[in-house]
Amino acid sequence: VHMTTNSTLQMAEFDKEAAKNASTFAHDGFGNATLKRLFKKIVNIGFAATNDSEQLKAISNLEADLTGIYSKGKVCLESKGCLQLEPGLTDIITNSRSYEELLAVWKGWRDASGKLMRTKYTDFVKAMNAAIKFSGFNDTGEYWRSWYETPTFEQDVRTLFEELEPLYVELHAYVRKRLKEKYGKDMFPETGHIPAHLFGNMWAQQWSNIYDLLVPFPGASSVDITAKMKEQNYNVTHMYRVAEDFFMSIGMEKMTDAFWQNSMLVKPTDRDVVCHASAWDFYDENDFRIKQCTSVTEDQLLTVHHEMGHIVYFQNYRHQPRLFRGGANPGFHEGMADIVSLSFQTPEHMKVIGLLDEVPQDSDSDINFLLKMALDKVAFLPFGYLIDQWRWSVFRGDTNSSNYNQHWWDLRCRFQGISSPVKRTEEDFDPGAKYHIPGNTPYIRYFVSFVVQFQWHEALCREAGNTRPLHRCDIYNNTNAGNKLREMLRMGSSKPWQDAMEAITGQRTMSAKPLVNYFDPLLKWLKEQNKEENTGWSASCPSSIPTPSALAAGSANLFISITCFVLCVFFAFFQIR
Ligand code: KAW
Ligand code: ZN
Repeated sequence: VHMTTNSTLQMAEFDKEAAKNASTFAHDGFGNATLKRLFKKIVNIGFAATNDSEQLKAISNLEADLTGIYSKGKVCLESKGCLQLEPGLTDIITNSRSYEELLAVWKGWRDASGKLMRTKYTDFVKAMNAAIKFSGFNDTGEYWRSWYETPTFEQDVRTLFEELEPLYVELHAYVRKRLKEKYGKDMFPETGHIPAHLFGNMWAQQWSNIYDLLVPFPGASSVDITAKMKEQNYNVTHMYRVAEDFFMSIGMEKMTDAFWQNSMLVKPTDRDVVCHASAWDFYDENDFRIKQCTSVTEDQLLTVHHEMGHIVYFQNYRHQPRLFRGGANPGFHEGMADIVSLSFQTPEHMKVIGLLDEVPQDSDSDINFLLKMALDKVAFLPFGYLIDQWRWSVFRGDTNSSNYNQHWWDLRCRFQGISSPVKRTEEDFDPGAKYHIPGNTPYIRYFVSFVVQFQWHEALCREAGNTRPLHRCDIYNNTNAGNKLREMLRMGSSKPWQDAMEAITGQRTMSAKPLVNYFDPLLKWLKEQNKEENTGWSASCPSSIPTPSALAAGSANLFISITCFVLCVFFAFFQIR
């Protein structure tokens, strides 16, 4: 669904009219805090405040063009024909273990998407910044950050990130060690960075798809969920029913009839669509939809739960006035979307739904499980943090079209400790290869989500009377936990997020501690594994990239060694004779 330019303009007219009417009240002095908050939302109309409708038209058209490029992108490979991101390219990135094939897909996708967006994105930034000035913001990033209602927001997320960094650094060092064993250390730059295409994910944002290369204890329990799903003939509808069942088990409502009738759950074959998953509230208290090109994999099963989490939030705040039907802040909506994943993925729960035969009780299996979780939840942190570091810098004007890609890779190298496997220039526009850049969806919400979901998980498990370690807690079937969660959800955005946080956890701040506690046993184990490693990486990107010629040199070395060996054997043979 993309809002047509006409309806964008009409909505802007409506918002302006409403804001004008509301301004005739001295609402700043209202005694009723809720009413005051509602009026503040009526007058806060973002881009619609501009007096130049050409700006709004440009914003709307450019966003449509950019997402159009993203959804039409195709990569043609000699061996496999022409593929789109979902499912074709994603399948290869997930499953291939060939350095060369991964590289072809990684580069191909960036050539087919981001690279074509550069000039349009430059215009897009200009138009948004011009329009948002009418709302009194210096730039679009400042406007986006205002949704968090925290003057120290930038500093707060930095502090959280710094608290979590040591855990990420240990995970990174362990993964690097194992990937060097797999791909050969010649392919890794001296700076300590890991080539970005080896993580089983197009953006190196979550790494659990290469869990098979990294299993700590191969002998202990660990399962291949995708394989199990295929074995049990899972289909798309079943996946949504499994997710619905989880939410209902904690006392949430079932999906509405309109949900099942109107959602787009599989990729249509007759047209290009935006396949990036999303959830939609049509604000009539009944029509809620998911749009997702669902395929039968473990990743997708988690995404199904994620999107349905958004729907459950919609359902719980549907009684609120229209302008309060939103998350307490954007990070809360995403946190709600992911909270179930922490229960759902436990071995205890996998057994309940028949995707695991036996719940292991030994500590080796525990480490296996925690590593798997860390590959999603810890690996993501720097990525979730850096996307909007880049965008805030662009909106602020510190980064412009002459150094878009340079700054992007500076951040990727510095925070994630990964590097591009081929040379990048300002011809490329690698940010555009990630959906949320053309889609113009802010990203810091996911970083916030990954922090707060652990706070909530801890609080809900306490509420549920859980006695197991936090990482083995499953709130399935527990209506006490569900009720607690609902207390927060039903508030929508009618109160500041600190109130919503307090409703669940009893505290009014974000905290990295529950996440750190959750992974504590793994951190100890990782440190032990990394004793002989130089953990970390240099702050800036490697100046030279191990290229195919280095690869050739690698094979040349191998050639020489084999030749020497053969000659030795040959001479030894004659010696003996
Ligand atoms: C992630 C990835 C894998 C597994 C778990 C994960 N949790 C968070 C992520 C990161 C992120 C990503 O893929 O990079 N996840 C998503 O983008 C999921 C899509 C969404 O559900 O967050 C979606 C994004 C979107 C927003 C607006 C238009 C189109 C897409 N958000 C929503 O649909 C949404 C709807 C209403 C309220 C809040 C969010
Ligand atoms: Zn989401």
